[in-house]
Amino acid sequence: MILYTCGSKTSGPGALHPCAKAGKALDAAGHEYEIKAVGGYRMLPWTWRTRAADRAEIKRLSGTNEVPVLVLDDGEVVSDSAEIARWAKEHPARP
Ligand SMILES: N[C@@H](CCC(=O)N[C@@H](CS)C(=O)NCC(=O)O)C(=O)O
Repeated sequence: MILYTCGSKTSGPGALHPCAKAGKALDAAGHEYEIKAVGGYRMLPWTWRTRAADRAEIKRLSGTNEVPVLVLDDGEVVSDSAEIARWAKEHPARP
C-alpha cells in the first residue's frame, strides 16, 4: 500500500499533523507501506506555480488536493487522516 503525504511525511505529533496521524495509525496496526510525498502547499505561495501538477495524482485518486491519501494494494482509496486511522483500526495487519 502507498501512503501519500506532504513533504514532512509522517513526522511530528499525530494530533497536529494529519499525515503523522495516518502513519502512526498504520504503524500501530502493523502495516507496511510505501510513502510518496507530494509538493505544493496552500500556505507556501512559492509552491503555488507547481501545486496543481504536484497534486494531480492524488486529485485523480481521491478527488481532493489534500493528503494523507492511502491507496490499498487492491486499488481502494482511503482519504483523510481520520478515515485512514479508522481503516487501520478496523483492518489490523495481524488479526
Ligand atoms: N482534514 C484533512 C486535512 C489534511 C491536511 O490539511 N493536509 C495538509 C498536509 S498535512 C494538506 O494537504 N494541505 C493542503 C495544502 O497544503 O495544499 C485530514 O485530516 O486529512
